[in-house]
Amino acid sequence: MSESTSPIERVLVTGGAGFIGSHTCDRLLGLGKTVLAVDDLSTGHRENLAGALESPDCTLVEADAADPAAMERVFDDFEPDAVVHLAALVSVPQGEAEPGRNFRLNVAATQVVADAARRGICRRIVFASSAAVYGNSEALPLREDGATDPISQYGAAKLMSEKLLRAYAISYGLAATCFRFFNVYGPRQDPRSPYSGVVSIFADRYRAGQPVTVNGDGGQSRDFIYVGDLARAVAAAATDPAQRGGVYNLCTGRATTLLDLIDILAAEYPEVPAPSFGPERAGDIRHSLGDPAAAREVLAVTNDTPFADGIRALLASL
Ligand code: NAD
Ligand code: UD2
Repeated sequence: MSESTSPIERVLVTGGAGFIGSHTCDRLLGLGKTVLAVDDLSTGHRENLAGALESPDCTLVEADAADPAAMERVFDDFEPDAVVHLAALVSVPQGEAEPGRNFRLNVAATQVVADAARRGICRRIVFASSAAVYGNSEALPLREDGATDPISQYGAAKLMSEKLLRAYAISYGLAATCFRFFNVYGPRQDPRSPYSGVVSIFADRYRAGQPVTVNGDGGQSRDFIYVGDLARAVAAAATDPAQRGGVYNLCTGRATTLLDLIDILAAEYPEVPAPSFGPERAGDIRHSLGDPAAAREVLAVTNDTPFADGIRALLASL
């Protein structure tokens, strides 16, 4: 059977016990795939996979994705047809504080995983890149063929990983898909870290009856994508043999301000006191918006969950 039509049945997911990883595992199981989640549980939680692990087709292995020997063992034992590489140092501020650790987890681990793949039968890798590769570009909406100019250790590492995977694709025939995730939100996103996304922080506070603090006037906007939509796209790239790789934004093309978010939450919890407004966060960008056209065309998936519906699904999960 030619490579382009070989069925993809076994998928390894690094960072599988995390926020996005656990939804990806759920989606892959829903497609009838056999899934191995690999996670060191540094920011992920076994409970995120509680539903998935009820299936005989899902297993969780605790291992370090940046450890070559550990990854070779995992690939040898499981023999995946595809790997989704999500394990990372996910916090931008932490990347600034620990550049060596950022490099190990966000660059070296990508090489380790890609190499374990090419040594075995796995010829397909999907990687979680980030809108951070665009830096402060104001050419909105951001397109994949526009300039990349990361301004953080994290963003630079994600761009390096994209380039490494492109070279792995050329040198070894891997199908490598790099997705530039925009602001992802939804159930299982941890609201308790100082680096948590604004949606998880605000949803958690409204539900607890506490007012939120807005950095600035609330007019700043982001391209918020629902995690279920994102996981569908990731799983499609990992399992559709027709997908040959490339670099794609995963976003909605819709700009949502913090005031829009607050309107939705306030309608659900009218008793919660009004927000307070503080100074702008240092280094904040005013608007971030992606162009979703390329991923829509190639993957035939839409990232269409209306923001209010996604927020209600998140609240229902808390
Ligand atoms: P998360 O922290 O929930 O998931 C990361 C997972 O990787 C965790 O389960 C963690 O325990 C695991 N991990 C970390 N280091 C590891 C290692 N050395 N070995 C094995 N496992 C390890 O965060 P998330 O939001 O689900 O992020 C998933 C991916 O998406 C990351 O690559 C992140 O950079 C990227 N991303 C996320 C967003 C977002 O808005 N959440 C935006 C852009 C990119
Ligand atoms: C992401 C990163 C951030 C930084 C930035 C660079 C995350 C969670 N954040 O931030 O670390 O690298 O990209 O562009 O990955 N906000 C409030 N109140 C709060 C929390 C946030 O007003 O309690 C504001 C925040 O100041 C910002 C907006 O909400 O204007 C969105 O913040 P975010 O951290 O969720 O996402 P982003 O894209 O600004």
